[in-house]
Amino acid sequence: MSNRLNVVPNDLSAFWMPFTANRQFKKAPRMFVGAKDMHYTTADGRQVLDGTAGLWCVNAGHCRPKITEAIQQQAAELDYAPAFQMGHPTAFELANRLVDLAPKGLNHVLFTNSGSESVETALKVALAYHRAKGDGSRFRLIGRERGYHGVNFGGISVGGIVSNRKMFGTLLTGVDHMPHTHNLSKNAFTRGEPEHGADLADELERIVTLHDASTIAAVIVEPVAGSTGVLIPPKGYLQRLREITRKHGILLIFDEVITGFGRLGTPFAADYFGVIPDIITTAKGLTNGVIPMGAVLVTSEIHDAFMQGPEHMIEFMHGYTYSGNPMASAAGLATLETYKEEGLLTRGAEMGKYWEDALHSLKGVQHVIDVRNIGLVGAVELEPIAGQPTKRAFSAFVKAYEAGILIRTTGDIIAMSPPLIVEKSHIDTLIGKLTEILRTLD
Ligand code: PXG
Ligand code: PLP
Repeated sequence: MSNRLNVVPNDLSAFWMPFTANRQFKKAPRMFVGAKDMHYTTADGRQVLDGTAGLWCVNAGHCRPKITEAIQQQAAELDYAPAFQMGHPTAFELANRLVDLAPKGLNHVLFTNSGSESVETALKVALAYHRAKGDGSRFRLIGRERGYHGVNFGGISVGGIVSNRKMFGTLLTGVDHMPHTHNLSKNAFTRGEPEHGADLADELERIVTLHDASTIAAVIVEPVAGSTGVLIPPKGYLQRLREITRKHGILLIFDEVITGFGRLGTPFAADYFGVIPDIITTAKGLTNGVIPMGAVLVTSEIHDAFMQGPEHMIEFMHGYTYSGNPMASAAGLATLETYKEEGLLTRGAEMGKYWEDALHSLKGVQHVIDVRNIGLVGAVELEPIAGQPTKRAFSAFVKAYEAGILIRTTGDIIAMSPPLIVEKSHIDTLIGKLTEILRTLD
Protein backbone atom coordinates (compact mmCIF):
# COMPACT_ATOMS: atom_id res chain seq x y z
CA MET A 1 0.00 0.00 0.00
CA SER A 2 2.58 2.54 1.11
CA ASN A 3 4.69 2.07 -2.02
CA ARG A 4 1.87 3.76 -3.95
CA LEU A 5 2.18 6.92 -1.91
CA ASN A 6 5.12 8.40 -3.72
CA VAL A 7 4.09 7.43 -7.21
CA VAL A 8 2.80 10.50 -8.97
CA PRO A 9 2.13 10.15 -12.69
CA ASN A 10 3.99 12.52 -14.92
CA ASP A 11 1.22 12.82 -17.51
CA LEU A 12 -1.73 14.70 -16.11
CA SER A 13 -3.46 15.48 -19.39
CA ALA A 14 -6.07 12.71 -19.58
CA PHE A 15 -7.98 13.53 -16.42
CA TRP A 16 -10.18 16.57 -17.14
CA MET A 17 -10.54 17.71 -13.56
CA PRO A 18 -13.86 18.90 -12.08
CA PHE A 19 -14.35 22.56 -11.17
CA THR A 20 -10.62 23.14 -11.54
CA ALA A 21 -8.43 25.55 -13.47
CA ASN A 22 -6.94 22.57 -15.36
CA ARG A 23 -4.13 24.37 -17.17
CA GLN A 24 -2.99 26.19 -14.05
CA PHE A 25 -3.20 23.02 -11.94
CA LYS A 26 -1.27 20.88 -14.38
CA LYS A 27 1.56 23.41 -14.51
CA ALA A 28 1.93 23.33 -10.71
CA PRO A 29 0.00 20.33 -9.36
CA ARG A 30 -1.18 20.21 -5.79
CA MET A 31 -1.27 16.49 -5.08
CA PHE A 32 -2.31 14.69 -1.91
CA VAL A 33 -1.11 11.13 -1.42
CA GLY A 34 -2.21 10.39 2.13
CA ALA A 35 -4.40 11.65 4.98
CA LYS A 36 -4.96 10.99 8.67
CA ASP A 37 -7.38 12.71 11.02
CA MET A 38 -6.86 16.49 10.54
CA HIS A 39 -4.00 16.37 8.03
CA TYR A 40 -3.11 15.47 4.47
CA THR A 41 0.28 14.40 3.24
CA THR A 42 1.38 16.01 -0.01
CA ALA A 43 3.33 14.27 -2.76
CA ASP A 44 6.42 16.16 -1.61
CA GLY A 45 5.94 14.88 1.93
CA ARG A 46 4.49 17.95 3.65
CA GLN A 47 1.60 17.93 6.15
CA VAL A 48 -1.39 20.14 5.27
CA LEU A 49 -4.02 20.95 7.89
CA ASP A 50 -7.50 20.31 6.54
CA GLY A 51 -9.49 23.51 7.09
CA THR A 52 -12.37 22.40 4.89
CA ALA A 53 -13.10 18.75 5.75
CA GLY A 54 -12.19 17.87 2.18
CA LEU A 55 -15.04 19.43 0.25
CA TRP A 56 -17.23 19.83 3.37
CA CYS A 57 -17.56 16.08 3.72
CA VAL A 58 -14.87 14.52 5.92
CA ASN A 59 -16.69 15.43 9.14
CA ALA A 60 -15.06 12.73 11.30
CA GLY A 61 -11.56 13.40 9.99
CA HIS A 62 -9.53 11.26 7.62
CA CYS A 63 -8.95 7.51 7.46
CA ARG A 64 -10.98 6.66 10.53
CA PRO A 65 -10.44 2.98 11.38
CA LYS A 66 -14.07 1.99 11.92
CA ILE A 67 -15.08 3.27 8.50
CA THR A 68 -12.08 1.75 6.72
CA GLU A 69 -12.72 -1.64 8.33
CA ALA A 70 -16.43 -1.59 7.54
CA ILE A 71 -15.71 -0.98 3.87
CA GLN A 72 -13.06 -3.69 3.73
CA GLN A 73 -15.35 -6.20 5.39
CA GLN A 74 -18.34 -5.36 3.20
CA ALA A 75 -16.24 -5.56 0.03
CA ALA A 76 -15.15 -9.06 0.95
CA GLU A 77 -18.63 -10.21 2.05
CA LEU A 78 -21.17 -8.77 -0.41
CA ASP A 79 -19.69 -6.54 -3.08
CA TYR A 80 -22.87 -5.71 -4.94
CA ALA A 81 -26.53 -6.57 -4.90
CA PRO A 82 -28.95 -5.31 -7.56
CA ALA A 83 -30.63 -2.16 -6.32
CA PHE A 84 -33.90 -2.74 -8.16
CA GLN A 85 -36.32 -5.43 -6.96
CA MET A 86 -33.63 -6.89 -4.67
CA GLY A 87 -32.26 -5.82 -1.32
CA HIS A 88 -29.50 -6.34 1.22
CA PRO A 89 -29.64 -5.73 4.96
CA THR A 90 -27.07 -2.94 5.32
CA ALA A 91 -29.06 -0.44 3.26
CA PHE A 92 -32.19 -1.02 5.35
CA GLU A 93 -30.18 -0.68 8.54
CA LEU A 94 -28.66 2.59 7.39
CA ALA A 95 -32.09 3.96 6.42
CA ASN A 96 -33.36 3.13 9.92
CA ARG A 97 -30.40 4.82 11.59
CA LEU A 98 -30.91 7.90 9.42
CA VAL A 99 -34.57 8.12 10.34
CA ASP A 100 -33.61 7.84 14.04
CA LEU A 101 -31.25 10.78 13.59
CA ALA A 102 -33.50 12.91 11.38
CA PRO A 103 -35.93 15.56 12.56
CA LYS A 104 -39.28 14.15 13.62
CA GLY A 105 -41.57 13.13 10.81
CA LEU A 106 -38.92 12.46 8.18
CA ASN A 107 -39.40 8.72 8.20
CA HIS A 108 -38.39 7.44 4.78
CA VAL A 109 -35.13 7.47 2.86
CA LEU A 110 -34.23 7.28 -0.84
CA PHE A 111 -30.54 6.59 -1.51
CA THR A 112 -28.45 8.29 -4.19
CA ASN A 113 -24.74 8.62 -4.96
CA SER A 114 -24.11 12.34 -4.54
CA GLY A 115 -25.61 15.61 -3.49
CA SER A 116 -26.48 16.40 -7.10
CA GLU A 117 -28.45 13.17 -7.40
CA SER A 118 -30.13 13.83 -4.06
CA VAL A 119 -31.36 17.13 -5.43
CA GLU A 120 -32.69 15.59 -8.66
CA THR A 121 -34.39 12.89 -6.62
CA ALA A 122 -35.97 15.39 -4.23
CA LEU A 123 -37.31 17.57 -7.05
CA LYS A 124 -38.80 14.54 -8.79
CA VAL A 125 -40.35 13.27 -5.56
CA ALA A 126 -41.92 16.69 -5.02
CA LEU A 127 -43.42 16.87 -8.50
CA ALA A 128 -44.62 13.27 -8.46
CA TYR A 129 -46.09 13.65 -4.96
CA HIS A 130 -48.48 16.33 -6.08
CA ARG A 131 -49.51 14.25 -9.08
CA ALA A 132 -49.99 11.18 -6.89
CA LYS A 133 -52.38 13.28 -4.85
CA GLY A 134 -54.23 14.40 -7.98
CA ASP A 135 -52.72 17.88 -7.80
CA GLY A 136 -50.73 17.74 -11.03
CA SER A 137 -51.05 21.46 -11.77
CA ARG A 138 -48.28 22.05 -9.23
CA PHE A 139 -45.31 21.94 -11.59
CA ARG A 140 -43.24 24.95 -10.59
CA LEU A 141 -40.05 24.73 -8.55
CA ILE A 142 -38.72 27.73 -6.68
CA GLY A 143 -35.03 28.14 -5.82
CA ARG A 144 -32.98 31.09 -4.77
CA GLU A 145 -30.28 33.36 -6.14
CA ARG A 146 -26.81 32.20 -5.06
CA GLY A 147 -28.22 28.76 -4.29
CA TYR A 148 -26.08 25.73 -5.14
CA HIS A 149 -27.86 22.46 -5.68
CA GLY A 150 -25.26 20.47 -7.56
CA VAL A 151 -24.55 20.31 -11.24
CA ASN A 152 -27.29 18.22 -12.84
CA PHE A 153 -30.02 19.87 -14.90
CA GLY A 154 -32.62 20.13 -12.15
CA GLY A 155 -30.06 21.40 -9.68
CA ILE A 156 -28.64 24.11 -11.94
CA SER A 157 -32.19 25.13 -12.88
CA VAL A 158 -33.24 25.82 -9.28
CA GLY A 159 -29.70 26.91 -8.42
CA GLY A 160 -28.77 30.55 -8.59
CA ILE A 161 -25.19 30.67 -9.82
CA VAL A 162 -25.04 32.33 -13.22
CA SER A 163 -21.70 30.83 -14.21
CA ASN A 164 -23.00 27.31 -13.54
CA ARG A 165 -26.09 27.94 -15.70
CA LYS A 166 -25.31 30.19 -18.60
CA MET A 167 -23.42 27.71 -20.81
CA PHE A 168 -26.11 25.08 -20.85
CA GLY A 169 -29.02 26.42 -22.85
CA THR A 170 -32.57 25.71 -21.86
CA LEU A 171 -32.86 24.54 -18.31
CA LEU A 172 -36.02 23.32 -16.58
CA THR A 173 -38.98 25.51 -17.32
CA GLY A 174 -41.39 26.65 -14.64
CA VAL A 175 -38.61 27.65 -12.26
CA ASP A 176 -38.45 30.91 -10.36
CA HIS A 177 -35.96 32.27 -7.85
CA MET A 178 -36.20 34.15 -4.60
CA PRO A 179 -33.56 36.77 -3.82
CA HIS A 180 -30.54 35.75 -1.74
CA THR A 181 -30.16 37.19 1.73
CA HIS A 182 -26.53 38.34 1.68
CA ASN A 183 -26.29 42.00 2.68
CA LEU A 184 -22.90 43.32 3.68
CA SER A 185 -24.06 46.88 4.15
CA LYS A 186 -26.39 45.82 6.94
CA ASN A 187 -24.94 42.59 8.32
CA ALA A 188 -21.13 42.70 7.97
CA PHE A 189 -19.15 41.06 10.79
CA THR A 190 -22.21 39.39 12.31
CA ARG A 191 -21.59 36.46 14.63
CA GLY A 192 -24.17 33.78 13.86
CA GLU A 193 -27.51 34.69 12.32
CA PRO A 194 -27.74 38.24 10.97
CA GLU A 195 -30.41 40.62 12.24
CA HIS A 196 -31.54 42.04 8.91
CA GLY A 197 -33.34 40.34 6.07
CA ALA A 198 -36.06 38.02 7.41
CA ASP A 199 -38.51 40.06 5.31
CA LEU A 200 -36.83 38.69 2.16
CA ALA A 201 -38.84 35.50 2.78
CA ASP A 202 -41.89 37.54 1.84
CA GLU A 203 -40.57 37.55 -1.72
CA LEU A 204 -41.96 34.03 -1.82
CA GLU A 205 -45.42 35.51 -1.24
CA ARG A 206 -44.80 37.79 -4.23
CA ILE A 207 -43.89 34.78 -6.39
CA VAL A 208 -46.96 32.92 -5.13
CA THR A 209 -49.13 35.88 -6.01
CA LEU A 210 -47.57 36.05 -9.47
CA HIS A 211 -48.00 32.37 -10.38
CA ASP A 212 -50.72 31.27 -7.96
CA ALA A 213 -49.99 28.71 -5.25
CA SER A 214 -51.88 26.03 -7.17
CA THR A 215 -49.01 25.92 -9.72
CA ILE A 216 -46.11 25.64 -7.26
CA ALA A 217 -44.79 22.23 -6.19
CA ALA A 218 -41.80 23.03 -3.98
CA VAL A 219 -39.32 25.54 -2.69
CA ILE A 220 -35.71 24.42 -2.32
CA VAL A 221 -33.11 26.26 -0.25
CA GLU A 222 -29.88 25.55 1.54
CA PRO A 223 -30.54 26.49 5.18
CA VAL A 224 -27.03 28.01 5.12
CA ALA A 225 -25.76 28.51 1.58
CA GLY A 226 -22.29 26.95 1.50
CA SER A 227 -20.76 26.97 -1.96
CA THR A 228 -21.53 30.60 -2.70
CA GLY A 229 -19.70 31.77 0.35
CA VAL A 230 -21.44 30.82 3.59
CA LEU A 231 -24.60 32.90 3.48
CA ILE A 232 -26.25 32.59 6.87
CA PRO A 233 -30.03 33.05 7.03
CA PRO A 234 -31.27 36.17 8.79
CA LYS A 235 -33.04 35.58 12.10
CA GLY A 236 -36.58 34.37 11.45
CA TYR A 237 -36.11 33.93 7.69
CA LEU A 238 -36.40 30.14 7.50
CA GLN A 239 -39.30 30.13 9.95
CA ARG A 240 -41.09 32.57 7.64
CA LEU A 241 -40.40 30.39 4.58
CA ARG A 242 -41.90 27.45 6.46
CA GLU A 243 -45.05 29.42 7.34
CA ILE A 244 -45.57 30.59 3.78
CA THR A 245 -44.97 27.18 2.18
CA ARG A 246 -47.25 25.47 4.68
CA LYS A 247 -50.01 28.02 4.16
CA HIS A 248 -49.95 27.41 0.40
CA GLY A 249 -49.51 23.62 0.34
CA ILE A 250 -46.02 23.99 -1.16
CA LEU A 251 -43.35 21.47 -0.14
CA LEU A 252 -40.25 22.87 1.54
CA ILE A 253 -36.97 21.14 0.67
CA PHE A 254 -33.88 21.82 2.74
CA ASP A 255 -30.72 21.00 0.83
CA GLU A 256 -28.53 19.85 3.71
CA VAL A 257 -25.74 18.36 1.63
CA ILE A 258 -23.32 20.60 3.54
CA THR A 259 -25.26 21.43 6.71
CA GLY A 260 -26.26 17.81 7.46
CA PHE A 261 -24.30 15.66 9.91
CA GLY A 262 -23.18 18.12 12.53
CA ARG A 263 -21.80 21.06 10.59
CA LEU A 264 -23.83 23.56 12.64
CA GLY A 265 -23.43 21.73 15.96
CA THR A 266 -26.72 19.86 15.55
CA PRO A 267 -27.38 16.73 13.49
CA PHE A 268 -29.19 18.77 10.82
CA ALA A 269 -29.67 22.48 10.19
CA ALA A 270 -33.40 21.81 10.59
CA ASP A 271 -32.62 21.07 14.25
CA TYR A 272 -30.49 24.18 14.61
CA PHE A 273 -33.16 26.49 13.28
CA GLY A 274 -36.14 24.59 14.68
CA VAL A 275 -37.70 24.44 11.22
CA ILE A 276 -38.75 21.08 9.85
CA PRO A 277 -39.01 20.83 6.07
CA ASP A 278 -40.91 18.18 4.11
CA ILE A 279 -37.79 16.86 2.40
CA ILE A 280 -34.10 16.93 3.32
CA THR A 281 -31.33 16.19 0.83
CA THR A 282 -27.99 14.93 2.13
CA ALA A 283 -24.69 13.45 0.87
CA LYS A 284 -21.07 14.28 1.83
CA GLY A 285 -20.94 13.70 5.61
CA LEU A 286 -23.29 10.72 5.30
CA THR A 287 -20.28 8.50 4.55
CA ASN A 288 -17.59 10.92 5.77
CA GLY A 289 -16.90 11.50 2.07
CA VAL A 290 -15.21 8.11 1.83
CA ILE A 291 -17.61 6.41 -0.57
CA PRO A 292 -20.00 8.42 -2.74
CA MET A 293 -23.50 8.33 -1.29
CA GLY A 294 -26.45 10.62 -0.78
CA ALA A 295 -29.81 10.25 0.89
CA VAL A 296 -33.15 12.02 0.58
CA LEU A 297 -35.34 12.03 3.67
CA VAL A 298 -39.08 12.50 3.20
CA THR A 299 -42.12 12.62 5.46
CA SER A 300 -44.53 9.74 5.81
CA GLU A 301 -47.17 11.90 4.21
CA ILE A 302 -45.10 12.12 1.03
CA HIS A 303 -44.08 8.46 1.07
CA ASP A 304 -47.60 7.22 1.77
CA ALA A 305 -49.07 9.22 -1.11
CA PHE A 306 -47.12 6.95 -3.49
CA MET A 307 -48.13 3.68 -1.83
CA GLN A 308 -51.29 3.09 -3.80
CA GLY A 309 -52.38 1.09 -6.84
CA PRO A 310 -51.64 -2.60 -7.44
CA GLU A 311 -48.94 -3.93 -5.13
CA HIS A 312 -46.88 -5.52 -7.88
CA MET A 313 -46.43 -2.13 -9.55
CA ILE A 314 -43.37 0.07 -8.96
CA GLU A 315 -44.58 3.10 -7.02
CA PHE A 316 -41.90 5.61 -8.04
CA MET A 317 -40.14 5.39 -11.39
CA HIS A 318 -36.73 6.49 -10.21
CA GLY A 319 -33.50 5.04 -8.81
CA TYR A 320 -29.83 4.45 -9.52
CA THR A 321 -27.76 1.32 -10.16
CA TYR A 322 -25.90 2.16 -6.97
CA SER A 323 -28.79 3.34 -4.74
CA GLY A 324 -27.98 1.87 -1.33
CA ASN A 325 -24.79 0.25 -2.64
CA PRO A 326 -23.45 -2.24 -0.06
CA MET A 327 -20.09 -0.60 0.49
CA ALA A 328 -21.54 2.89 0.66
CA SER A 329 -24.16 1.65 3.13
CA ALA A 330 -21.47 0.01 5.27
CA ALA A 331 -19.44 3.22 5.17
CA GLY A 332 -22.56 5.18 6.14
CA LEU A 333 -23.32 2.96 9.12
CA ALA A 334 -19.73 3.07 10.38
CA THR A 335 -19.69 6.84 9.89
CA LEU A 336 -22.86 7.33 11.94
CA GLU A 337 -21.39 5.08 14.64
CA THR A 338 -18.19 7.13 14.70
CA TYR A 339 -20.20 10.35 14.98
CA LYS A 340 -22.19 8.87 17.86
CA GLU A 341 -19.26 7.41 19.78
CA GLU A 342 -17.35 10.67 19.61
CA GLY A 343 -20.29 13.07 20.01
CA LEU A 344 -19.33 14.73 16.74
CA LEU A 345 -22.81 15.80 15.66
CA THR A 346 -22.98 18.23 18.58
CA ARG A 347 -19.28 19.02 18.87
CA GLY A 348 -19.75 22.09 16.68
CA ALA A 349 -21.84 23.59 19.46
CA GLU A 350 -19.00 23.11 21.97
CA MET A 351 -16.25 24.38 19.68
CA GLY A 352 -18.36 27.07 18.00
CA LYS A 353 -17.49 29.91 20.35
CA TYR A 354 -13.73 29.34 20.09
CA TRP A 355 -14.04 29.08 16.31
CA GLU A 356 -16.11 32.27 16.18
CA ASP A 357 -13.66 34.28 18.29
CA ALA A 358 -10.70 33.04 16.26
CA LEU A 359 -12.38 33.93 12.97
CA HIS A 360 -13.47 37.36 14.10
CA SER A 361 -9.89 38.18 15.10
CA LEU A 362 -9.44 38.70 11.33
CA LYS A 363 -11.54 41.85 11.45
CA GLY A 364 -9.25 44.76 10.68
CA VAL A 365 -6.71 42.68 8.74
CA GLN A 366 -6.13 44.20 5.28
CA HIS A 367 -8.66 43.35 2.51
CA VAL A 368 -11.13 41.74 4.96
CA ILE A 369 -14.59 43.23 4.41
CA ASP A 370 -16.61 40.63 6.33
CA VAL A 371 -16.27 37.69 8.68
CA ARG A 372 -19.25 35.44 9.37
CA ASN A 373 -19.72 32.14 11.15
CA ILE A 374 -22.19 29.56 12.34
CA GLY A 375 -21.45 26.20 13.95
CA LEU A 376 -18.13 25.01 12.54
CA VAL A 377 -18.41 27.03 9.35
CA GLY A 378 -16.79 30.36 8.72
CA ALA A 379 -16.21 32.77 5.87
CA VAL A 380 -13.84 35.64 5.33
CA GLU A 381 -14.87 37.93 2.50
CA LEU A 382 -12.11 39.91 0.80
CA GLU A 383 -12.29 43.14 -1.14
CA PRO A 384 -11.77 42.03 -4.77
CA ILE A 385 -8.85 43.45 -6.73
CA ALA A 386 -10.42 46.08 -8.99
CA GLY A 387 -11.18 44.54 -12.38
CA GLN A 388 -9.86 41.09 -11.35
CA PRO A 389 -12.51 39.35 -9.29
CA THR A 390 -11.51 36.05 -7.56
CA LYS A 391 -7.78 36.69 -8.07
CA ARG A 392 -7.02 37.85 -4.53
CA ALA A 393 -8.80 34.94 -2.87
CA PHE A 394 -7.26 32.42 -5.26
CA SER A 395 -3.78 33.64 -4.43
CA ALA A 396 -4.67 33.31 -0.73
CA PHE A 397 -5.68 29.70 -1.45
CA VAL A 398 -2.39 28.88 -3.20
CA LYS A 399 -0.30 30.58 -0.51
CA ALA A 400 -2.29 28.80 2.19
CA TYR A 401 -1.58 25.44 0.59
CA GLU A 402 2.11 26.30 0.42
CA ALA A 403 2.00 27.33 4.09
CA GLY A 404 0.38 24.04 5.10
CA ILE A 405 -3.33 24.83 5.43
CA LEU A 406 -6.19 23.87 3.13
CA ILE A 407 -8.91 26.50 2.68
CA ARG A 408 -11.64 26.89 -0.01
CA THR A 409 -12.37 29.97 -1.99
CA THR A 410 -15.41 30.97 -3.97
CA GLY A 411 -15.28 34.32 -5.69
CA ASP A 412 -13.39 36.50 -3.23
CA ILE A 413 -14.72 34.63 -0.24
CA ILE A 414 -12.62 32.22 1.82
CA ALA A 415 -14.78 29.45 3.29
CA MET A 416 -13.64 27.15 6.06
CA SER A 417 -15.30 24.11 7.61
CA PRO A 418 -12.82 21.92 9.48
CA PRO A 419 -13.51 18.29 10.35
CA LEU A 420 -15.66 18.16 13.49
CA ILE A 421 -12.78 16.54 15.41
CA VAL A 422 -10.91 19.86 15.22
CA GLU A 423 -9.06 20.95 18.38
CA LYS A 424 -8.36 24.49 19.56
CA SER A 425 -4.71 24.13 18.57
CA HIS A 426 -5.76 23.38 14.96
CA ILE A 427 -7.98 26.45 14.93
CA ASP A 428 -5.07 28.55 16.20
CA THR A 429 -2.82 27.21 13.44
CA LEU A 430 -5.43 27.69 10.72
CA ILE A 431 -6.38 31.23 11.65
CA GLY A 432 -2.82 32.19 12.60
CA LYS A 433 -1.45 31.16 9.21
CA LEU A 434 -4.39 32.70 7.38
CA THR A 435 -3.79 36.01 9.16
CA GLU A 436 -0.14 36.01 8.05
CA ILE A 437 -1.11 35.18 4.49
CA LEU A 438 -3.72 37.94 4.29
CA ARG A 439 -1.14 40.42 5.57
CA THR A 440 1.19 39.56 2.69
CA LEU A 441 -1.41 39.60 -0.11
CA ASP A 442 -1.44 42.27 -2.80
N1 PXG B 1 -26.34 20.70 -2.69
C1 PXG B 1 -25.54 21.43 -1.90
C2 PXG B 1 -26.15 22.37 -0.90
C3 PXG B 1 -24.15 21.31 -2.02
O1 PXG B 1 -23.35 22.06 -1.24
C4 PXG B 1 -24.50 19.68 -3.77
C5 PXG B 1 -25.86 19.84 -3.59
C6 PXG B 1 -24.00 18.71 -4.80
O2 PXG B 1 -23.35 17.63 -4.20
P1 PXG B 1 -22.32 16.73 -5.08
O3 PXG B 1 -22.06 15.57 -4.16
O4 PXG B 1 -23.04 16.33 -6.31
O5 PXG B 1 -21.10 17.59 -5.33
C7 PXG B 1 -23.61 20.41 -2.96
C8 PXG B 1 -22.14 20.22 -3.15
C9 PXG B 1 -17.47 24.09 -2.26
C10 PXG B 1 -18.08 22.83 -2.76
O6 PXG B 1 -16.26 24.18 -2.19
C11 PXG B 1 -19.40 22.57 -2.47
C12 PXG B 1 -20.01 21.43 -2.96
C13 PXG B 1 -19.29 20.53 -3.73
C14 PXG B 1 -17.96 20.77 -4.03
C15 PXG B 1 -17.35 21.94 -3.54
O7 PXG B 1 -18.18 25.00 -1.85
N2 PXG B 1 -21.34 21.26 -2.63
N1 PLP C 1 -26.77 5.07 -19.17
C1 PLP C 1 -26.97 3.78 -19.53
C2 PLP C 1 -26.71 3.37 -20.96
C3 PLP C 1 -27.44 2.84 -18.56
O1 PLP C 1 -27.66 1.59 -18.91
C4 PLP C 1 -27.66 3.29 -17.23
C5 PLP C 1 -28.11 2.36 -16.20
O2 PLP C 1 -28.43 1.21 -16.42
C6 PLP C 1 -27.45 4.62 -16.89
C7 PLP C 1 -27.00 5.49 -17.88
C8 PLP C 1 -27.70 5.13 -15.51
O3 PLP C 1 -26.71 4.73 -14.64
P1 PLP C 1 -26.88 4.82 -13.05
O4 PLP C 1 -28.00 3.90 -12.69
O5 PLP C 1 -25.54 4.35 -12.52
O6 PLP C 1 -27.16 6.25 -12.72
